[in-house]
Amino acid sequence: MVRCLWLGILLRGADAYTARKPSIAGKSVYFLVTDRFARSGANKENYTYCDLATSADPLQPGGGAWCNGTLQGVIDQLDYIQGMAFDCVWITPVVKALDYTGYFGEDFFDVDPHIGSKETLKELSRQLHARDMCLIIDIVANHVRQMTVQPDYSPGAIKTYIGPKGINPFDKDEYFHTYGKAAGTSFEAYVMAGVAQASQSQGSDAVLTERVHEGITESWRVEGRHSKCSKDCGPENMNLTECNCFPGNFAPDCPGANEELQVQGWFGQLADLNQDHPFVRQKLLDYVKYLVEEYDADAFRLDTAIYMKKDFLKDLQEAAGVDILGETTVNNISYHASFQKAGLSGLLNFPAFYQVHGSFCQYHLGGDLGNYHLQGAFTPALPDLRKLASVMQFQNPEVRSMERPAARWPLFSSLLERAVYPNLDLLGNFADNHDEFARIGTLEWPNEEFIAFGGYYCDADSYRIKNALALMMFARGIPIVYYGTEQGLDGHQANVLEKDAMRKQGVEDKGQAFVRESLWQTRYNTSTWQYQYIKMLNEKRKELGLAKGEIWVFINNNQNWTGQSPFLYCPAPSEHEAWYDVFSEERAYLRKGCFMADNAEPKVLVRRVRMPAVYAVERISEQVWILSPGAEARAVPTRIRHRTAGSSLGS
Ligand SMILES: [Ca+2]
Repeated sequence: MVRCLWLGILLRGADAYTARKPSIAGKSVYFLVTDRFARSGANKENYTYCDLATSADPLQPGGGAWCNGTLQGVIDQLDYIQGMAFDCVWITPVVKALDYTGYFGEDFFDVDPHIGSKETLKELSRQLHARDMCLIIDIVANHVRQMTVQPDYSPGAIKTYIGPKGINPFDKDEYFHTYGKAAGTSFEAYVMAGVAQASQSQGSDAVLTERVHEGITESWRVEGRHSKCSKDCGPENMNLTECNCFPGNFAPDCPGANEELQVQGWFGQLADLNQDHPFVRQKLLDYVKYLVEEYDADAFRLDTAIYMKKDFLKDLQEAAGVDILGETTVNNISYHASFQKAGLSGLLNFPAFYQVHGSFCQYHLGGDLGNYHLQGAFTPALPDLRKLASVMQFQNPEVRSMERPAARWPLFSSLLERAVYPNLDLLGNFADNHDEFARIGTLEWPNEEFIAFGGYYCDADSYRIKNALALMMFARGIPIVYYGTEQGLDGHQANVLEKDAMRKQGVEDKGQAFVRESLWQTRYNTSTWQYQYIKMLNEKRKELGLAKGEIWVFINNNQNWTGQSPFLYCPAPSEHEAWYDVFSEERAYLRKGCFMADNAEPKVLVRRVRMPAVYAVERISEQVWILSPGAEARAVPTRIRHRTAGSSLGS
């Protein structure tokens, strides 16, 4: 039996900063990669698919892998975005940069000419505000562009040193971290010899791996699942939700973890800024102020947030005066929350994200041991919503589990004492993004010519995708939908098995570019089921936004082949009151403490008397039900089917 009840309440910490603009708490966000979203001008009618231009070398003609999407293209498609009823648009960094992503900045106070001009950015901001929408700009304060260039990313490619010259305003060696540099060694020599890497700051997995191999968790095994997690790690442990070392996990679980290296190490050749240098610190604070004052930015998404010191993040938040959503790629929940406590007003909800794939789909990105460095190792573990429920229970102090009614928290301590996060309404919830492995719509057999191993994410399964989207949209916080979801784009990065096959066949591994594919080839079709479904979710969410009454959200991970059958959820709202499904507007069938849904689509129940329509989302008071299929389906036995090596197996 798998049942989890989530209850959301509003908890607000003291204002973390002096707000200059309204908070984006609870707004819904459409996230796009500017270079891949929409072309304009002479290129506007060019609908040719693009995911990686020929040369990654920024010094070569055509280098930087640009596909020619622009800010003007975004302006031209605002009807398309607003047509799905989003509140905000998050765009990738606008700085002059070495490549299409904008994450390799060269001039912080300019707009890259590939995507437009300062005037175009101002116009985008104006037009969004005219629509009562908001602009979220992606920023990078951790690093600048690389200090070397190379013709391609093959192992033997020859690097050429270019140094910091020409970077505005960080054009001197002294502005960068040089962890481990020997006295007397020049900056150039340090760079060319291979700099200390931030990726080496994580501790060794050996201890956890040993523990996992020694014993499989009783509680998860009892359910007949195959998840291998020791009792000291896995979703049952707030600070080790995966049996794998991530930033924030220190000794004894992850011996060798090095927080100083985490802050000072570089990402490859991307030069790591020293925010303790007075000039660097001041210019970065000036930079965020500039973006708010010059472009009227409403909020920021802050790249690589965990690789900077918290006292700097606090200063950056104060200087910005608008919400910052930090990219906090960790699975340790209290460590994750510590970045909000320390100063950033908002965080991208990575601890929950890491559980989405394994919860909804027949796919665990990190393999059996939650090792995300494997970039998507297939595991036969069945999808299990308890993983996600467990993480969200830790995050939301008022969550109660029907499996464990007393919850895991010490009783009687006050809610505020138990609150891990100062503000849950500024957690950005998402099911996929531009960095991680696979889009939610990824097909089961994406690359038949490469590999015969199956099982990708949600298999383009509409029931699972709808349920995952509904959860993102109705969970406490800021729902973020990645561009292309509405068109069923299905890019995914090559996993370890595919990489091997591709290497043998001489096929180019495009890495993250696989999940940053162009959108224009879809012609911005507004009649796809995904577009219409996202539109409906956003509209219903807004309509319910200020409702004071209870909202029950029922989520499951059924597949299409069982999704059309009636589905029973227990418990449910009282049958002595009139509850309606907000999507169908039909009265819910409630009997004996259970809700009989007519199919496995997500259901959102509200009590009528009909709620008044509202137009601003400040909070969502939700009760979310998660039920794993097969667990409680008394009326209609349902089973999860999973696939291994191309065959369908009942389980
Ligand atoms: Ca750093």
